Amino acid sequence: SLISSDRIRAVVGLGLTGLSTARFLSSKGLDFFVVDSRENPPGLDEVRKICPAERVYTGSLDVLATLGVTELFVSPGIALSTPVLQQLADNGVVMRGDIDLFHDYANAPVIAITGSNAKSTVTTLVNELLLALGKRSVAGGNLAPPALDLIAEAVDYYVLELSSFQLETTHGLEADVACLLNVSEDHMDRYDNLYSYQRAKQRIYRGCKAAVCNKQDILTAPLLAQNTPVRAFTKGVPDLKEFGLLKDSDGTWLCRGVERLFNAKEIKLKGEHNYANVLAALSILDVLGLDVSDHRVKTVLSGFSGLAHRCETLREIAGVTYINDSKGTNVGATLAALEGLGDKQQKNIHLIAGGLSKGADFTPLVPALEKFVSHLYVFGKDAVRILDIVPSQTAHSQHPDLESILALVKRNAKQGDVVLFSPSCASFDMYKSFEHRGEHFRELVDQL
Ligand code: UMA
Ligand code: ADP
Repeated sequence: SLISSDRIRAVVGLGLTGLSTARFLSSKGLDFFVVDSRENPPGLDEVRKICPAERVYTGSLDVLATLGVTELFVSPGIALSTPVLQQLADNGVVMRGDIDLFHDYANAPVIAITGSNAKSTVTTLVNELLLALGKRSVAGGNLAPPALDLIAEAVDYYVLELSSFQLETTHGLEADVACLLNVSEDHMDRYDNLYSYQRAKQRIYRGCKAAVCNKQDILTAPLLAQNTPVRAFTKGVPDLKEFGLLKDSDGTWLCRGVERLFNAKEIKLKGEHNYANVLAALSILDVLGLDVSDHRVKTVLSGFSGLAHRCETLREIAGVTYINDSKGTNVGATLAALEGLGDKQQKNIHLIAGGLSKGADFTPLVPALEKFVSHLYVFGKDAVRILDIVPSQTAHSQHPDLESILALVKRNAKQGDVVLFSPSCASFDMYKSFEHRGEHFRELVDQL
């Protein structure tokens, strides 16, 4: 269903997504308006080169009600509940997104990956595995570059990381493999509750040809026709055809059913949450009919050290290991880091957290704080919301900034301890992005 020329379209938002959508429509010779609520949105100069000035509106979205539009391409950063969008939707205007347009034009199989956490890690790993297997694969989506920038003539696979915001405006994805990794609370400033957020995530499965889900997370279970192939992965012992972990005297094995594929020692990523990520990637290859026991798969797994800012080991200083998990922007990510890296016997983690909570409930952290954390250091706008839930026996302190935290960490941490920077919060109260925040942490650790 290629887009017809009798619609009156507007691109809503001029960030990375809006700009890529405008470029794409323009390359197809289609007319469109562009609207952004900001006076000076990031893509303004560039869009002026491809769109006549009288079709570009900035400063408010309300003008949309006066343009006679019939179809909108709404950027993920804009809530569909924005009043003018709601009003237009009620009047029959179609709300689409860049991924919908991508679907109309993609000319190779699509692997779509979502989840509250681990999307970028699994997307990147799947892409690396496909490349190693000699496939022409490209990756993008929520993990930039935007999906429409990937569309090319000679591609064997598209690997897309999709956010719940992107999925809300996606109507027909029909992915060749759709994967929902996990669902835990995030973006509660945009959703009424966990279930409306889950509903957005579940849209990844619409019309898919095969699915991959997490056996230990019921919220990821797909409702699909019986004959749709599904692979499940688990951190537990797998059933036949599932991917999971087996433990014996040789340590932990990554398995397909009873078949031992790799020993965890052969895999560079560390922590059980990361083994789950590898199992998810293997499940995707398997359901595509690719051979997971190919020696090139092992080569990739023994070399892939993960992405920066995701449980990234920075340095060891006097026996203390410093880990940057600045991408830990929700409770689920910090829980995974604590459970993946923590040691109940040692209880040796110094956890640094805080920032913008996005309306999160921090109570699920309590058992892990009790089990693994010797001292909790909090900072940022919603620091007190974390302090509200700290168990009384966990030592804790509140700080104005990371500098002050590291000064105290340096005095407190002893040989064998782990300093984990996993904020459980977004960064925008004090930083431009999670990368900016992680770089700051890295600089401070470098100075120790
Ligand atoms: N904005 C306005 N007015 C507008 C349009 C946008 O104020 O008219 C604001 C939004 O509220 C938001 C910011 O501008 O704060 C950016 O919004 P956008 O939709 O223009 O964002 P893009 O630059 O297009 O980037 C988006 C994704 N951003 C969001 O979903 C907020 C990027 O994911 C993604 O890489 C990019 O598309 C390419 O596909 C970022 C992200 O934070 C990394 N994603 C969230 C996450 O991972 O948790 C979902
Ligand atoms: P996303 O793209 O979904 O944000 P990333 O791969 O960037 O995912 O990782 C985001 C955060 O989630 C990081 O803090 C990372 O350590 C954590 N994480 C990685 N794997 C898992 C997992 N299997 N479950 C929960 N959290 C995870």
